[in-house]
Amino acid sequence: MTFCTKQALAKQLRLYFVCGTIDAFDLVSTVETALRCGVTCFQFREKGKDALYGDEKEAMARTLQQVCRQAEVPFIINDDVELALTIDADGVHVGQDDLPAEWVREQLGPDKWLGVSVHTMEEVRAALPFADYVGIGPIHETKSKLDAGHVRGTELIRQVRLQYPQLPIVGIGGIRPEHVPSIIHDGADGVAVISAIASAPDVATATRRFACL
Ligand code: 3NM
Repeated sequence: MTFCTKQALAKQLRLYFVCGTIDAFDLVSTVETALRCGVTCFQFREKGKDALYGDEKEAMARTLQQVCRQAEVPFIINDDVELALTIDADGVHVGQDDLPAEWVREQLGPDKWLGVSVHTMEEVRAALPFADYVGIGPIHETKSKLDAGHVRGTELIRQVRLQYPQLPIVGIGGIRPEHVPSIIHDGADGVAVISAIASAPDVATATRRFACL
């Protein structure tokens, strides 16, 4: 997916669903349902001790990519540039402990999306030359990422928005539907969510609660 402006990208980040096999009871059907109910971007984040590897991971990625293509929603892969290039995913997302953003950008070329998780203004500045968007968190307490660090609220989102009015920003970490209005108000273009959608007893209803905000 070659996309156009920062503005268009920011819009596409409005409801960013992030998920891997350990996060959902049935990953493919969870993603299908979430896409049908209003998710605007999807990230395949396959981490943890029972994560898929190799051919199995690639097969799952291809299935999810197809589901995203049908829904015309960008398909982003977490921290696996080789897989993203092999299957021609729409982009890659990396954290600070993952592959360096500069190297990832070199591998991806200019047309694929690169998202970088940041926790300080310094990390934002370092990511800026290479990133299409930044993820800022954890906004609230999260059980989905054990090393997410301390809860930060939206302070960094506010600072980044002031200094970089055009930079697409997504908030992440423990986000429930009732948190969304203040996160957007403080400057984020969207929210990234794992458990509030993936672990919901009713994925469709949970997604719609986010999507209607
Ligand atoms: N990154 P949930 S928090 C993947 O702060 C991830 O950078 C974070 O999952 C960060 O919506 C997080 O279940 C987990 O809290 C988000």
